[in-house]
Formats: sequence, C-alpha cells, structure tokens
Amino acid sequence: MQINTQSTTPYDDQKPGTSGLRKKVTVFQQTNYLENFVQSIFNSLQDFQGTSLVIGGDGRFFNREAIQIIIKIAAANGFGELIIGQGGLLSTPAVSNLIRINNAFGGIILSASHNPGGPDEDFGIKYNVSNGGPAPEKFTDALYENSTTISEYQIADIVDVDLDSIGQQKIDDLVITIIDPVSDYADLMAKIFDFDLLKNSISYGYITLCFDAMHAITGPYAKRILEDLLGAPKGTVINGIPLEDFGGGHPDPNMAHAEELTNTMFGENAPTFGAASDGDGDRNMIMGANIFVTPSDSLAIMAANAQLIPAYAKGISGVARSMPTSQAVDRVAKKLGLPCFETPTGWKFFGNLLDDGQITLCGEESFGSGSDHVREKDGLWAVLFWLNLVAKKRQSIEDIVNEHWESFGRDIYCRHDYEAVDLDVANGIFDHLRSQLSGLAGQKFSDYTVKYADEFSYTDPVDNSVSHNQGIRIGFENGSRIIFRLSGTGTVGATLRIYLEKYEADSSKHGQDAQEALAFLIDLAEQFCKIKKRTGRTEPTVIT
Ligand code: VG1
Ligand code: CO
Repeated sequence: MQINTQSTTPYDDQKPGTSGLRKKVTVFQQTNYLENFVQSIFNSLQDFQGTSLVIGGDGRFFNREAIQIIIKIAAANGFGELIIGQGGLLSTPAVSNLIRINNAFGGIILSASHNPGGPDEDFGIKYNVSNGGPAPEKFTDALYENSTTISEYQIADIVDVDLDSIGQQKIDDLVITIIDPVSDYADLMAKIFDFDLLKNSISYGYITLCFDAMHAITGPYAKRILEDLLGAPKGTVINGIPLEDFGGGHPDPNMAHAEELTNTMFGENAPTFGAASDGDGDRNMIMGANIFVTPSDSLAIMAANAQLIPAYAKGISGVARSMPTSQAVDRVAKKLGLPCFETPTGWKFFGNLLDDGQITLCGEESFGSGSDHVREKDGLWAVLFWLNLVAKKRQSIEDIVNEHWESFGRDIYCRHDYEAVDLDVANGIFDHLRSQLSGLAGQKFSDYTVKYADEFSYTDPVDNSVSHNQGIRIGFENGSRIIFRLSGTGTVGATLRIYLEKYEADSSKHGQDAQEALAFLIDLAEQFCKIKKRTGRTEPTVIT
C-alpha cells in the first residue's frame, strides 16, 4: 500500500480531559485536526507494529468519517490488524472487552459519551491501553506534548473500507476484521450472571422491565440481551435505534434527560424494573416502580450483595469510588472488612487497582459502575447485576434500597451542575474557594463543624503516580461533605459541579427528599463559592 507523509501544524487545544478529547464536531472537522490527534496517539506508543487495534464508536455524527481516517493512519503506522465493530459501532465496555479477549495492543473509542450529537454538537476520541482501560495520565500527558509539536503524519492511500460487511478484508499485510458489535459482549454477560434465573423471572412475569437506550449505542446490545436472550417482550427496549443525533436529546441517563422512562416508572402500572444507559453505553440509571436509585447507593448495594451474583459468589477483594461519590460504599466495605479506595474522578484511576486485584467493584456518582470483568464502567452490566439481584432476592427495588438503608443508614446525596459558565468567572470562583481553605477547619456553621478543607490529591497505590487538583473538599465532623469540581468533559465554557452529601442514621427520616434534607448544605455551598451571585443564575442547569 502506498503511504504518504503529510505535513501539518499543531493545534494548541488537544489536551485530553476526564475521558479523552471532547470538542464540537466543527472543531474535529478542521483540516488535520483529527489526523494530528491520532498521529499523536501513535507517536506516544512503542512497539505496536504488526499488533491489533480495536476501533469503534457510539454512532454519533462524524463517527463513520472519523473511522475511515483512523483506519488509514493506523494502516500507515504499521498496525497488523484492525478490529472494527460493524457499521463502526461499539460500546465503550465492548471495546474494553474486545481489547482484552483479542490481546490487542489498544483501542480507539469515538464518543462524547453523554454529550449531545449532531453537526453542531459534540464529538470525542479516546485511547485505551492493552488492559482494556482508559490510558493513564502519564500517557495522556505525553500524547498532549506530542500534539503541540507535531509536524507530519502518515496516511495510507487506500479506498474507504466497507464497514458494514462482517468478515475479514486484506490490504497487503493489513487485516481488517469487521465483527458483530454485540456477540462477544453478550457472551461475557452470560458468564457473569445467572441467565436461566433471569429468563424464568421474566417469563413468569415476576420481573417486568423497560430499558431506555436513548437512541444511543446500547440499543442493539439491550435488544439482543434483554429481548432475544432473556426473552423480555419486544418493545422492552425503547428508543433502541442508534441515531447520529440521539433523536435530538442528551443521551445522559438521569431523570432530567431520560424523561420517557422516568414518566413510565413514576406512572400508573409502572414496570418493576426500569433502566437507561448513555451515548457510549458505560453509564446506567436504575429505577424501580416509583423509585430511583442514586448511583452512589447503587454501588454500595452492589458491594453488599455481590455474593448473590455467580461471578462474584466467592466474594470481592475490595471496592473503590471516585472522591465525589457518596461514602455509602465505605460503610459496606467497613462492615465486610474490605479495603476501600477513594480515587479522582474518571475511570482511568481504577485501572491499576483492578489489574492488581486490590478491588473487584468500583463506581462513580455520575451513573457509572463496573467490575474487574472489563476496565471501563459498564451500563448493561450494572442493569444485569440489578436484575439478577431482584430475581435472586425476590424483592422489589424499593425494598432492596430501604432494607439497605435500614442496615447501613442513608447517605443523602445530590449534585448541582452549572454548565457553560464563563471561564474567567469559573476560575475566579476556584481562586476564591482556594483562598478560604486554610482558615476553615474548626469553624462552626450551625450544627456543622468543618473537620477539613483541602484540595484533593491522589497517590496511586500501585505505581505511586500523583494526581493533583482533583477537586475542593470541605468535610464536616458529622460526616457531611461539600465538594466543588470543574468538569473535564464539557465543551462550552466551564461546568462547575457541586456535590453534597449528608449521613442519616435515623430510619424514620430515610424517606426525605434529598434537596430538602440537603438545603442547609446547599446554602452553605453558595456562601463558599458564590456561584449564583457571580453568574447571576438562580438555579443549577441540572440537578441529579
Ligand atoms: C464526567 C463524570 C465522571 C465520568 C466522566 C466520563 O466527568 O463526572 O465521573 O468519569 O464524565 O464519563 P466530568 O469531568 O465532566 O465531571 V462518560 O460516560 O463521559 O465516559
Ligand atoms: Co459514557
């Protein structure tokens, strides 16, 4: 094949965020923008010639064009095999699995996850390493360095590859393998969960369910697994066809954006089980009739009940949560005598702990949970975990949650997001917050005495790498916390996230509305950061 060397000049905005590089589609469409980033990925890798690379995306606008460009650059750089999902489609957890089962060198995921898609919306690209997980910070830092000095890239002069026909194609020494996006992932799920029990529970009508794929990648996965393999009636999966613009919605599984599902679950004749996933299939929302399970509680309940699931029947080695995730899982770990780790936000920080066998389960407050079966968070895995739990315990979701709170107490939790805040205003807020930290410990605000106030840093227990500036924490003597963080996945201005939590041991107060229960902390957070005052806004953009 003919390989051309193309000269180029660097862009200065290719620093990966929490989960890869995310920008508007129009930014990615600039001359050589995607090409520069892809070549910078390969320039940061060594000894990959002749190995395989997995490629796939969530089907959003620009997915197919991007994949053709990546194929040509990967071919020119000497990969031996490209494993690509049919139609260019693969969910994030499926990519992680494919890297692992094929012993691939790595993978490229095209997605901006829960961000909207379309010509004027968002696109993203992320590199995953050979364990199947997101590249660690050391790699993304090197990649960014490379992107600032790049002067040329290699591109193969080949025709566009047919992405729709399953099978192998050969171009000289390069093998291109187009695979069914779902089969290997479905096989993995069947090994983890009790599919026979689930089939029975569904066919006897003990479990009725509704799954909202939000017109994103999990449509084909959920239809195959829930409807074809587990026998749920056709129509169980709603919004099941992946669309380039997700039907105009935000493919973000929370009650604000998964409106149709939320209405169903809080309506008359609600099914016993409701769930949704995001753009790239790594997030999950779990609901029961008239109840929504907060992601932090979901992780804690999974940890407490893991032994009921076949793959975890022998017990779990430990758990981890991202720093802003509530401390509910810590209580479970303490009771079970398990190690519990607190990591910065983003799945890449769980990889070493999983590889080293120090943890089996991990999760984040942002609707993500997962286990050592892959190295990404996994939406459908979480849904199947909960289905398996409901089937095994023969209890409703509501009863499972209430029983958990009875035993462990409730960590009342919510997150307020202020999106598209002017960058200077956001930086001003953080400077102001930092300036208050040293004087806060010991100060009393009504019943809340500040125990510590700091900026979170993390030292990885496996490789000792240190990550600084991972969010501002204010912790109180009674266990409550207020956390401020700037998002690393937004594409317009800055997104400020405020995380609030309070522990309630008294079961007569477990039924409280979270916003009401947290009202004092919400006001206190405003006192510290003055975001409403500084932006003139009266409400957060999204409350979850
Ligand atoms: C958000 C979430 C974080 C998650 C990340 C990627 O990041 O808060 O928990 O890991 O998205 O998820 P940030 O920096 O915007 O807070 V996904 O589903 O986009 O891969
Ligand atoms: Co996602």
